[in-house]
Amino acid sequence: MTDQGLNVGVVGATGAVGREMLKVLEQRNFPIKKIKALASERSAGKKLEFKGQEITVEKLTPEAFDDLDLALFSAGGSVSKEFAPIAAEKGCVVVDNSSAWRMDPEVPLVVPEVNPDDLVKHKNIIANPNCSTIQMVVPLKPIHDVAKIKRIVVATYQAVSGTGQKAVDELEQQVRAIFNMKEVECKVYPYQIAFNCLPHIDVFLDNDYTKEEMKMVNETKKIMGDDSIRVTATTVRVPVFYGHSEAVNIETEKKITAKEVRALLTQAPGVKVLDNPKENIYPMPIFAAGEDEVFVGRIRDDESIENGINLWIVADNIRKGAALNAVQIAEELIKRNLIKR
Ligand code: NAP
Ligand code: 3JN
Repeated sequence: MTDQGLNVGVVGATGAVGREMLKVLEQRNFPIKKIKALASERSAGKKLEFKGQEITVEKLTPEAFDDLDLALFSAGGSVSKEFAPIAAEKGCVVVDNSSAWRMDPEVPLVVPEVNPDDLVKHKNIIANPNCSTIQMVVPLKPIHDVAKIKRIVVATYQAVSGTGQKAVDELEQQVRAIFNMKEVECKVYPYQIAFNCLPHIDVFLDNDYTKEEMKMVNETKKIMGDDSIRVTATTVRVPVFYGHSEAVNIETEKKITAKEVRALLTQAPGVKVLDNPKENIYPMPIFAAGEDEVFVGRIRDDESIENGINLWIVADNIRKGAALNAVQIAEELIKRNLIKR
């Protein structure tokens, strides 16, 4: 803790994302004067650790924001809808991890490597995008700047940690049950997730896409600042604990080769290229878990069209997909003097 720092609240501090936020704040030595862990009444009084000290979880109330400069929210959409405006009104800057405010035209939706300038117009609420969108736009933005992306076709392979701790436990229990010839219980997902793939993330919408798929479509256009990019997505839950993977096909206006894309992404902020097929080198969730970078490999010319590229993109969904991106937004706010301290 430092006298020069901010008073920071983590809303949803006991959850999978909230705990990672505390870890990232600590690891990056974020300037903190005071830290407050907030959750529901259920967890009030629980102890968490921050920088070797015990902190006691407090119940989320409107008054909790009275002495806070910054609040990182990850307690779900309804909590964000209710409490983010209260915090903002009290002068506390909110970085919100839910989808509650993402498509609000008054709210910047930011990935620091892609559109940090959008922070300038913030009105005390900033939205953190969906994890699948974040890891896709980090490597696509440098390509868009050079060759203008016309269309994106993406299929995701999403880890169960994206659904929260209950889903991590469900996958583990199902694997144990199957190996012990016991009956598989499905509580979190509609079908068995162990040794299976579910083409179903979040709820189905009227157009037969899922909400997760439409988040990727709409958020990508807003973050890239280009409504003309056509995006179509199929999002799939796979039996992986940590790390989302994506098979991405893009069509560009200007010709760019796979070799040029590889060179461009080698220099891109937040990206690590792992691409050497001859040596079996490509990104995988087991390598990305616990890491900050977005890993890109399998970069190939799409030989079926004139200007097309295929990529395989992998990142830690809880880290770059949620907690790390939120903390990077807060760091950018400090750097640009966009938060009172
Ligand atoms: P989780 O493990 O279930 O944790 C939920 C957290 O919210 C817990 O700390 C819980 O506190 C708290 N909470 C629930 N209801 C509350 C209430 N009424 N008042 C105050 N706190 C409350 O879930 P998670 O995986 O961390 O995800 C949390 C949220 O983060 C998601 O709902 C989603 O909006 C967002 N998220 C975003 C991404 C992304 O793509 N950027 C990825 C994952 C999650 P208790 O301990 O008291 O229950
Ligand atoms: O399923 C995943 O892999 C990512 C899940 C994200 C998520 C989970 C519950 C609620 C979100 C999100 O960030 O879009 C939400 C939400 O709508 O806030």
